[in-house]
Amino acid sequence: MITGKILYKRPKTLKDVNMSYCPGCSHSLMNKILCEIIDEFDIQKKTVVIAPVGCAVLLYDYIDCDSVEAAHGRAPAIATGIKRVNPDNIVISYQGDGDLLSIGMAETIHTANRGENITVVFMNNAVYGMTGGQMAPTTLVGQITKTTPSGRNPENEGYPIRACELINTLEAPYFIARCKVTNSKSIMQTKKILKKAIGYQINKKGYSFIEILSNCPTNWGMKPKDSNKWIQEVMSKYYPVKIFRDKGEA
Ligand SMILES: Cc1ncc(C[n+]2csc(CCOP(=O)(O)OP(=O)(O)O)c2C)c(N)n1
Ligand code: SF4
Repeated sequence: MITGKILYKRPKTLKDVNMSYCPGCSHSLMNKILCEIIDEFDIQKKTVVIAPVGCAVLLYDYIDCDSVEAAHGRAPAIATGIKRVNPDNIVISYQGDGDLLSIGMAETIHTANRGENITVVFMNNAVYGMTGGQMAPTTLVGQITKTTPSGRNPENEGYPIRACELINTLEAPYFIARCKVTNSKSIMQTKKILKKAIGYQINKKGYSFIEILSNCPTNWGMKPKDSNKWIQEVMSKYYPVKIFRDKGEA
């Protein structure tokens, strides 16, 4: 297992630019964590990040490595092509819940089912952030969004989809975990898990799916601190934070 050394400084892979994320948004934190891991493994030159359509659409402007912008939901398909053409690239697909579980559901499931040797980072913030807070596949029952003003009603909109649990029904995936980044302890834990996933890819072990319970203070109409509390007290009840599968430890 490659562990990589831990660096306690601004990651060199994180570009020194202003980000377009709202203050307190989990995206900026996860972009930084991803860059730290890339630096710690010293894989900047061979990493390819696939940016989604959503608030992380400009990911390629923030992370200083090769990157591709995917059409909405197609990131795992693009990641598959890049990885198969050049298996020595470290390929990371970074996606929100609208991108990954709505328009991109087919790509998500089939890529996982094929067990492609890529890492998927799934930012679940329970809404479509970029377009103004519409309902996402992961919006909780009763949660008010722009398109569910009276709260999500399962009779009309169905139930929120649990991505890790769904992917855990497939044979091929190597590592499946759900994390959160609501306090320093969980941030460190999330980094450890994502680093393990990328380490598995380096060691050619196969497909990893890492979900991060994320906030969207802007569209949730909450202060960042309150949004993290909501993740702790409400969101993580429906989406339990845990490792679902780790073939490396089995
Ligand atoms: C084919 C297509 N359909 C719809 C859109 C509009 N659109 C842009 S971002 C987005 C949803 C993004 O939500 P999510 O994936 O949850 O990411 P977030 O912004 O919350 O990080 C949608 C529907 C688009 N750009 N392309
Ligand atoms: S709209 Fe939400 S998800 Fe998008 S950057 Fe702002 S807080 Fe983050």
